[in-house]
Amino acid sequence: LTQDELKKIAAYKAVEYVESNMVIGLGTGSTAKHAVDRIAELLNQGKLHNIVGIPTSKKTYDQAVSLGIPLSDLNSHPVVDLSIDGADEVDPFLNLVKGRGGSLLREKMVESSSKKFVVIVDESKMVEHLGGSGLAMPVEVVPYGDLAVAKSLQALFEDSGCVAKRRTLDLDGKVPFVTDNGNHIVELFFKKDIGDLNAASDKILRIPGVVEHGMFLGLATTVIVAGELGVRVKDK
Ligand code: DER
Repeated sequence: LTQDELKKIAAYKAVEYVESNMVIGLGTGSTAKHAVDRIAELLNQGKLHNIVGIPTSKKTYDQAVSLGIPLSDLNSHPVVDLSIDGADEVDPFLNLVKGRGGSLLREKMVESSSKKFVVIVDESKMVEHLGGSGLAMPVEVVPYGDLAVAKSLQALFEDSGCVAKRRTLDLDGKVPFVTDNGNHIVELFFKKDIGDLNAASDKILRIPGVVEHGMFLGLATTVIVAGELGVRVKDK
C-alpha cells in the first residue's frame, strides 16, 4: 500500500465518528484532505446530513467549498463536536507535532475547542519522543522582529543543540512564508528530542512575538494509525 493509500484508510476510518447534526473541525494536509473528501461523499449520498464544517485553513476552506460542505467558523461555533486532522509526529501519549503545512494556529484553535479530536496518520508518523526525527517543529511568530525571535528561540534550547530557522519560500531565504493569519514561521530543529514538552511549550510561548507553536499537548482524544498490517485505533 502506498503512503497515500494508508492516509486514506486512516481518514475514512475517522469519518466513521462523524454523525449527522455535528459541527466538525476540518483539518489541513494530505491526510485530512481524504477525510474532507469522504465527509462530502457521505453528505452527497444522503448518509450524513446537517453537518457544519469549521475549516482550519484557507486551503481546507477552498476544498470544502468546492465539495459543497456547509461551512461556518469558531465565532459561530465556539465548541466543536469533533475535529479530524493529520499530524507530523505522534508520541505514545498522543502528543503531537503539527504545522509543517503552516496551519498550526487555526488548527490548534479549532482542535482545542473540540469535544473530540481524532488524529489520522500513516504509521511513519509514530515516534517515541517528539522532535527526535530531526524534522521541523514550527512556531508561528509575528513578522516584526521574526529573525530576532528566531535567535531567542534557538537560545532557549542551546543545550539541546537546537537550530532555529525562519521558513522562506526562496532558496536564499529572503522571502518569508506567510501564514493564513499574515504571520511568519520559525522552524526549530532539535538534535536529540524536545525533552520536557510542557516546559518547552511554556518557554516558547513566553517569548514576545511568538503567537503559537506546533506541539499539540494533551489535545488528541484518539489516534488512528494505518499501517501495512492494518488500522489501529488508540484512545487517550
Ligand atoms: O501542517 C499540519 O498541521 C498538517 O496537519 C500536518 O500535521 C500533517 O500533514 P500531512 O497529513 O500532509 O502529513
